[in-house]
Amino acid sequence: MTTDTSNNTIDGFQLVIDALKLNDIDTIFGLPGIPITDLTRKMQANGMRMISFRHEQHAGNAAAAAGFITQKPGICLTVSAPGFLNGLTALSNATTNCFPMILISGSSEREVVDLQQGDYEEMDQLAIAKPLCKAAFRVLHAEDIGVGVARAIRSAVSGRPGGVYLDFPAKLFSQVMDEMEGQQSLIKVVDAAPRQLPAPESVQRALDLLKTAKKPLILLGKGAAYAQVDKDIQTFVEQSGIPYLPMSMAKGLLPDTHEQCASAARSFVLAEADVVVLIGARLNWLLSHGKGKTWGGANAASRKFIQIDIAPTEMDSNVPIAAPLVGDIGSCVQALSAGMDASFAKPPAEWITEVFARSSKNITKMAEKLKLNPSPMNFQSALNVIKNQIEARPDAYLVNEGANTLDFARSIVNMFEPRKRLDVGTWGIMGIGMGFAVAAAVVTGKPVIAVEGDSAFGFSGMEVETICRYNLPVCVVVFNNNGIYKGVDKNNNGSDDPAPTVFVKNARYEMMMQAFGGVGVVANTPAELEKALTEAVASGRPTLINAIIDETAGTESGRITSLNPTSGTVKK
Ligand code: ADP
Ligand code: TPW
Ligand code: MG
Repeated sequence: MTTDTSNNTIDGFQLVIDALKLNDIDTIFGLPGIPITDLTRKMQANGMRMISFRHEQHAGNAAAAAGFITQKPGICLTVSAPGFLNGLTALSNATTNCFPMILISGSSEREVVDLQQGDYEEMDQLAIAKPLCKAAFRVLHAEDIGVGVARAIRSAVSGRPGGVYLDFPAKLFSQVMDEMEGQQSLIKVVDAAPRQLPAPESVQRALDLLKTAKKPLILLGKGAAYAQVDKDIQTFVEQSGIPYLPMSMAKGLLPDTHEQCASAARSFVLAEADVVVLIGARLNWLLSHGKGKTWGGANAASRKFIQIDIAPTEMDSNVPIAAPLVGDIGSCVQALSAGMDASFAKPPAEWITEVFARSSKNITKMAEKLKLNPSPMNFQSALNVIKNQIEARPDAYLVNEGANTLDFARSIVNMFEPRKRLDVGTWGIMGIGMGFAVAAAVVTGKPVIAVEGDSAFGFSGMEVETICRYNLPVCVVVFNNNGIYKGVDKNNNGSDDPAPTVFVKNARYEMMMQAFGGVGVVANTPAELEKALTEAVASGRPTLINAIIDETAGTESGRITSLNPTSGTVKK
């Protein structure tokens, strides 16, 4: 092969940077150290935003959330072995949630690792990452950096999105090659996530089934939110007139106050529906696997599912799918809308009336609880303040984790815009809080309100320093009930040790933010919480509000108490 050569050379550092920039990747979440310290400096010097964290797990969570919000793979950059392992939890969580991210880790030299000779931070990272992510690649030669980055990007965002691991051994960064050849080796990925059209006969099968429905229901999942086809989904929902339920992170895809939203009648519609259209939502534990008591009711035996998903193997994973619609959500939903001709009737009025009656009754009941002003605050009275703030600032992001803090917030706080709610996702994982909050603030510049159980906050609390360092518009509200689920458990063995679920009483979480120059406030009442939250959102200053919640108010595991194993045959 003859190539024009210049006298200039380019090294591995610069090729990595140029490969990412060529693909419009401009923000990196990471933590420096051997062998990537200079890479972080050079990235910053090359105009990339380098957000440096205190622990890699949170950098990884930030990358995952950035991927969900933007559809571009979020990048997390770590050192070898321990840094890599710290990032791996986030990579695995991203894959589980179908969020596109790339974990890039430096690694030690192959020769030493493969002979297990004990290098500095030695670990066979590629082998360890493989079963925990969608794809994993290693680049050994500078001229392959372009291919490695392109494959990582395409793997992360095409088909079902997920996490990708990219291994860069230390020696790669100092390799040099001819500059022009180097530039020519880089790849700009074209059409990274191509549309995938559903087969016409699959569309017809789904429409034929939908026409038979007496009690149809649409379920919107976070895949539908991720797809960024908000208008198409709105058109399909409104044109069909079918009640819909948003899964947690699909809240706001249509405003939660939409007249077809059946959230407040959730148990009723799941039990009663006869034809269910799943759009970017899996029938996993979050939907009781599509069977059992939740899905009981008169139509249990005859209920039929239509499922829209880009992953063909998702079909029949829990119950039979009568009409699988494999393709990208935009194309599938457009095809359904186009096929709903004049012969397509709206759902029977009795069904709509009944769903609406149930919803309004439950909304009225909830409104009464929200009005109460107990002292100390309970979850409802504190969350009413958050609810009002999101109503006033629907553009703000809501990050949410905890048990009771999560479950109550999900049902009380209405969302009005797509992709604004970021939470514990498919695993129900604690620790996403500060990483997700940093990502939302960094990639959008919008205000972020992170509603955190006191336990949940502890998993990523040190990142308040990161929030202060980058001066991000994040307001953390810690729902402080002195423990996991509640603060009142007692040690049952007579020693001085506290019970496993309780924390130091009256902890001063607000001082953690003050320690780094941010605003810290204690809120004992809804009025105090409202004042502090409104100021925080208006000013954009890093703020932590320590919201004191009745330590007796929560329940074990929030709404999923029943998933706790029982001892022997004894039922709880
Ligand atoms: P939820 O937890 O909200 O119910 P899940 O994470 O279980 O949502 O489901 C998301 C689903 O969406 C996954 O099965 C994934 O394959 C699918 N998905 C993601 N993006 C797209 C897309 N653009 N088109 C079609 N399906 C998608
Ligand atoms: C990585 C188990 C689920 S919820 C929770 C834990 C530890 C904390 C609940 O207490 P919190 O909320 O946040 O104070 P509240 O309002 O009920 O008091 N480790 C990981 N993930 C999970 N899910 C757990 C442990 C868990
Ligand atoms: Mg708690």
